[in-house]
Amino acid sequence: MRVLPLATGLVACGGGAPEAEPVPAAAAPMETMADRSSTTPSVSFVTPADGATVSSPVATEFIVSNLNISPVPEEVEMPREGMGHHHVGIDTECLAVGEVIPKADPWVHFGDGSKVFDTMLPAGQHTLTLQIGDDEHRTQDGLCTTISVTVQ
Ligand SMILES: [Cu+2]
Repeated sequence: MRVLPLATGLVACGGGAPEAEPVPAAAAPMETMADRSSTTPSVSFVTPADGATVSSPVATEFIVSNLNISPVPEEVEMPREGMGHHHVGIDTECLAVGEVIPKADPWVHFGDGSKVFDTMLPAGQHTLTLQIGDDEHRTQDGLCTTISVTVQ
């Protein structure tokens, strides 16, 4: 019988699962349902699902990972790092990174930090774009998603 190697604690079971990177508590805000294998910030619609058929008013809900959603302070000297708020663009695409999201149609700002939005839409196919902006309403790299829905 062979002598076991010293590092018997590290059992290598052939083709085991990839190691999960632990996410530091500070980087995982409570409101997120974070993908714990990643620290890359992301944003998505909880509802509606991409391609869904919905009725008007259309109920939407947003969620982020690895990012803090926070109301915009009354006075902004410098946009806060790692903080943002949601914006929905109706029948429009993601803006370029670093652009200031217009406070005008077709964009709606959620500067109060809210994560839900009900909107009246005419029947037919529509594009909904969810875009994060910082305290200066500036778009952030990778923090935009677009879905399409059909309103009955
Ligand atoms: Cu904004």
